[in-house]
Amino acid sequence: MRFDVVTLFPDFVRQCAAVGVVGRAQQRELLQVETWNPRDYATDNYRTVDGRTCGGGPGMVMLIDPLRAALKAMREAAAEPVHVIYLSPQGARLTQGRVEALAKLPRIGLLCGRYEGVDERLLAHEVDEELSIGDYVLSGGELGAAVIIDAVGRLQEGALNDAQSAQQDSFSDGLLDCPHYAKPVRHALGDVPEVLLSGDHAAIRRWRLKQALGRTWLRRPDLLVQRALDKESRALLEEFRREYAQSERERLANDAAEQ
Ligand code: 4GX
Repeated sequence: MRFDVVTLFPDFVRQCAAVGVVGRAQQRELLQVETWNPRDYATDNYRTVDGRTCGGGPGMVMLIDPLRAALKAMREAAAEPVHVIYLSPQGARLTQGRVEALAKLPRIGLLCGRYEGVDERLLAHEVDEELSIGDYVLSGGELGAAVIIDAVGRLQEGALNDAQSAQQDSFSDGLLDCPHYAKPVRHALGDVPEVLLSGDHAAIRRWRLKQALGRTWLRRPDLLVQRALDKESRALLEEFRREYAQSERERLANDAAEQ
């Protein structure tokens, strides 16, 4: 798959995509990242890409024409239609479900705004989808674009090895991930849970599922509301809650005894 990023900071986006799993996917030609700088498409001597906000007030808006010319060049360099995404806090929240759907597209354009944003008329005519990476304000869309390239890029066939398999990701089944441990088994900071050393693969699978369910219940209950649990999961979550309630009672009793 190919990403085409329209940005005033092409080096930054390229460097974000050059490391780790996604950098390797580019080397293996599973993934291509190209950049288009609107400044290269400005026609005046100053290479102007921004203008004063109509209606007054502080701040600048990215001009239609340099962006439109950059997008035109980008689309003309494509055999297939390009699905163009604009990154902004006004967009729909990016989720793993959306990431998985985007991973099936052959070509994605990412439009990165700076200043107060992009002229609304350009967005209306050129953008297929507006996405937000979270409820906070960045100084530009580039980090959002890098997030999409990373999350989508790592799902390309062959990008992950077996050990990194996306099947085991948190969210791949709508739950948070279970805890992970490595040797040493005994350590001053604590011991590895006994079941993980038992070699009983069925018991280990159940323990991991129970931890994933329990942590999701504790930390992101909103994720459980959206999801119907099967019979085994309901039983494991019930077990987790009982154990959790018991450990809370013990903790409170200990605190009281120390008073
Ligand atoms: N998830 N930003 C876009 C420019 C802007 C300003 C005002 C529209 C209106 C962001 C996010 C994000 C900062 C990118 C503002 N666009 N992008 N930029 N949150 O905060 O994706």
